[in-house]
Amino acid sequence: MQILKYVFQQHGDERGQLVALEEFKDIPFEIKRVYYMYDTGEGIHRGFHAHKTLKQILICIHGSCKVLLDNGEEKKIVSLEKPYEGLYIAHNMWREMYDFSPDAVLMVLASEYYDESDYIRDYEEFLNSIKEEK
Ligand code: T46
Repeated sequence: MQILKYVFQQHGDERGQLVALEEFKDIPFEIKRVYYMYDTGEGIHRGFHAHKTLKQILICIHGSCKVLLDNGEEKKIVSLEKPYEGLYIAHNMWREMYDFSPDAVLMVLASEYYDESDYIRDYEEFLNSIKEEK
């Protein structure tokens, strides 16, 4: 499984760092939605789903967390701990987010508006949808 992690350009000077993200330039899709999660309790796991079409980039802009990616055949764990790194997650990829540091802020840039019908929340259904895609 190929992991696609973007390293964004940092505009640093004596005042600190700044990262700018533009759709189709730094981000390979139109950004239709931004959401973020924080105050995630110790031991909490989130996610446990795949998406039918949604593409996203996950950026832990503060603190750290881990993301487990599962394409139905292989699983990989990716650590997010740099505010200038973004993890690309395409459709048909099961994800779980966990090991959030108490100060973690996980920001997500998404290619589509929120649509519950795009979620695959059942693991067996996810495996079937992968088989159908092949
Ligand atoms: C994903 C991972 C990385 C909305 O109303 N609008 C939104 O745009 C989102 C993302 C969520 N919500 C509501 C739906 C639920 O009542 O917020 C609540 C929590 O959402 P959910 O349980 O889906 O959160 P996670 O952390 O399990 O998953 C989220 C995204 O939903 C998902 O697309 O890939 O983060």
